[in-house]
Amino acid sequence: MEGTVPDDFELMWGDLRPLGRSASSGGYFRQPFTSPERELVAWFLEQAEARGLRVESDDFGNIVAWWDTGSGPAVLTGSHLDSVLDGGAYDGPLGVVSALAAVDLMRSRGVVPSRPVGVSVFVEEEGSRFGLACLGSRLATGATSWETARELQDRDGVRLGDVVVGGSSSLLADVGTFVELHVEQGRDLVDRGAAIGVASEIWPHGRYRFDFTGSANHAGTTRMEDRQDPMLTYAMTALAANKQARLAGQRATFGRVAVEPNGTNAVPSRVTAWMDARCATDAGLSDLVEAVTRQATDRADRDGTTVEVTAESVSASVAFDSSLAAALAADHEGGDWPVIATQAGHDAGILSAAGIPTAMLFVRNPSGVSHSPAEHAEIADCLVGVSALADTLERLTR
Ligand code: HGY
Ligand code: MN
Ligand code: MN
Ligand code: MN
Repeated sequence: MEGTVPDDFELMWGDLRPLGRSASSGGYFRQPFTSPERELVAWFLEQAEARGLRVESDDFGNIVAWWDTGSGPAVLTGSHLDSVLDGGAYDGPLGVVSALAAVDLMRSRGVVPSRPVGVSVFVEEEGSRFGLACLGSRLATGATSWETARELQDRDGVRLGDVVVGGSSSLLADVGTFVELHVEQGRDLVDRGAAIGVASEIWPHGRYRFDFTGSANHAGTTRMEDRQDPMLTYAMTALAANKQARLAGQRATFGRVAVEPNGTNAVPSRVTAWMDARCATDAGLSDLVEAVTRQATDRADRDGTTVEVTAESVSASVAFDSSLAAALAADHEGGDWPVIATQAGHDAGILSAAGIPTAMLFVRNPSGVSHSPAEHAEIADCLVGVSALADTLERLTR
């Protein structure tokens, strides 16, 4: 690999690794920062300053560190630094660290881009605080309006409108192309023996709130046949969703379950749970949700409970710019990189849906596991990723 990735890549990356597992319960919007993101953002700003990059941010906390060179529509690369609760160290940070290292590598090769290059950090990509994934990039692209977003509340009842001043962004005004490098969140590249992959599409996916309502009662004195137990309806619905998804080759996961009152000797009055559903097609997604909703309602009738389902966020399928993907995948030592679909949502999907030509590069994850501390990428593959990203940025800014 001509040129050298900065020899402090491991040190730089090592700096980040422990911090990468940000609890992210705070999210960037908590002012002042109370979660590890504060260190991550401070780290990023230090790295940007050390490279002489001009830092710009918007009202929402999204940041772009600009390499002001050339003119015309900019090429943006980057990812996010927040994570799911107790997540891994690579989902997000790898794309940000690799973008900084790719700038270093291009400079060590003597490359002078004909267009500005930006390294971006979008906030609240996981939606861990306000419940809407890719919130930062949605606000930066207008995919979600500020009028809507400012009413979102976190678990403490804090409104987004209470912690963000302003409510506008012009960060992406002159962006012509976006490239996001991301750790793979599955096993495709492992199974194919490839260090790098290119994204073809993002599966449609959504988050659905299920409110199961029954009647609180005594856990001991109430006969089984006299109960209206929402926990039972919830449990049978989770089972039905799992079976439905398996049969159709789709994905359905229930999480973030709240039980009221959450006692041990009382039948609960209410169970609230969120279903994360993902399918290869938009029609498949609505079919899955309809089938699970129907089975939940049938079960509720049997249990004497009720269920209400609310679609909280639905992201349609995203097909990335195929010519860009094909160009990125072509002619590498050892043949073309595989072009693979991802079932995970990404800021790249939001920018693509906003009309910005977008591509994603994936780095092999030997564990195949993500949203867990077991998430992993070998440094050797990370360095191949940096080189691939630098090649891509060079190609896009000739
Ligand atoms: O949940 C997702 O698909 C992504 O990791 N935000
Ligand atoms: Mn994630
Ligand atoms: Mn991610
Ligand atoms: Mn009692």
